Amino acid sequence: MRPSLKIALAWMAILVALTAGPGLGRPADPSDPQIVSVPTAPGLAVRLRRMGLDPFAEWEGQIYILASPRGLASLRSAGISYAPENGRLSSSRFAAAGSQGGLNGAYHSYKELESDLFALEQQYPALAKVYDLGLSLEGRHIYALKISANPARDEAEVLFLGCHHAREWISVEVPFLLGKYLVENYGLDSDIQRLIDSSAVWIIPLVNPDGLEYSIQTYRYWRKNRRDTGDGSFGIDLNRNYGYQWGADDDGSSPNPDSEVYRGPAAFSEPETRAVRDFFLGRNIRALVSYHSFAQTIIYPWGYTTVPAEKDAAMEAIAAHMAALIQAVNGRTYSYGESSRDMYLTNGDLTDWAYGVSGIPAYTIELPPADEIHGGFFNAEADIASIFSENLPAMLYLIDWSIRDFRPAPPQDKNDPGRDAPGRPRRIIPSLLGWNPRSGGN
Ligand code: 0X9
Ligand code: ZN
Repeated sequence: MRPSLKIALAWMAILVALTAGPGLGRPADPSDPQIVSVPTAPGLAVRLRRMGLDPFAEWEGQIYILASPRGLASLRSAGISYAPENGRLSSSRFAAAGSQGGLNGAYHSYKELESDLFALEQQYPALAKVYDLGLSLEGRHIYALKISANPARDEAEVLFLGCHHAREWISVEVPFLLGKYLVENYGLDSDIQRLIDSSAVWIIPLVNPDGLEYSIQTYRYWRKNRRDTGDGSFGIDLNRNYGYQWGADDDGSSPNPDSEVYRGPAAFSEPETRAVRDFFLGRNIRALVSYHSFAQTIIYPWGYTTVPAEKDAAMEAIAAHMAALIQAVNGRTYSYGESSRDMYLTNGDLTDWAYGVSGIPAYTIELPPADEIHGGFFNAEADIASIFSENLPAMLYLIDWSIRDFRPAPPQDKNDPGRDAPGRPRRIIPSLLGWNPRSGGN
């Protein structure tokens, strides 16, 4: 899909969802952003961006902006008249989403996830361990689930993450369900047993627990974390806060705290991104997928530039294979390509950082639906299982890919020259930060 069309449709989803209102919790805070539109004019989008605003879509002669009260004030003082768009469209489409059982229905809240992760550990102690990677800003744990049959051995490690963005609830479920599937099927399926006998699968299903809780309890459309930026606005976009080409320009992220893509005051300013960073640097991860929604696409670095990455062809080949495996399950098509060209520019996202510092294939998978017409961020509870099952073969393929040609590291002696030997794409840093004392060491 053309990026402009994708953005337009995504933006229409925002219009409709805001029209639906917070719906699932109490009324939105007056400081939450509002949708307004201004008539398109040459150069206006660039001008708006320079004013720190987010002109996310141009559609039928209008530019749509998600603006905080301060953003609206700067529009007024620049003499740009705008029309409110909240409430313009019917909200009936999302009535069903609002009436799901409980606030979050079948989707995990932070507490539900915590209890389900520890339940897996308890039920499958030989295969599953929960680790605590650190605390979020509001003091919630950022958990990693490790699935391995040989925890004492050096194994190929693969990482699946979810929920950098609070409103993308399906992105918690897909990696969590992978962990559940692996432990439940280890004893039943010789393919799963082979994979888990030779790998360590790491799952961090909820990178942004504070944001998720805010999205469930208060404002369904919340995206960022809950940092009080001190100037009346809240939140840093965690997927703009990683330290590779952080803040390279103001197109791929914003310096403006009001913005939905605010990158924060410095790279890794946020405890959530630091937790992922320190975890990653303490491991020897060979491939990763960061789940988001929505778009049905598999994208890989670079995000900060349209210049192809050195390993573009290799990353594309893996992405093509994953897309084919996904399509074979339910027939849903996932496009694939370099992030910046397939979607839009970003700087400071996880995958650019992971690839930039370690050279591993690092994917963002934007889960279904493909567009707003099919529900945008509001996947029906009934679709969770099919979205997971269509992604499962691609996840298993990536695990399999990671164990091919893997050679265990020689003993971890700091003077051992073997640690950077071929087959060991990056060094091992033995110190593991912040492990949960409940679960012991590695
Ligand atoms: O903007 C993001 O962080 C991701 N999309 S989302 O709609 N889930 O917010 C995409 C990040 C991948 N990078 C690029 N597209 N460059
Ligand atoms: Zn996202």
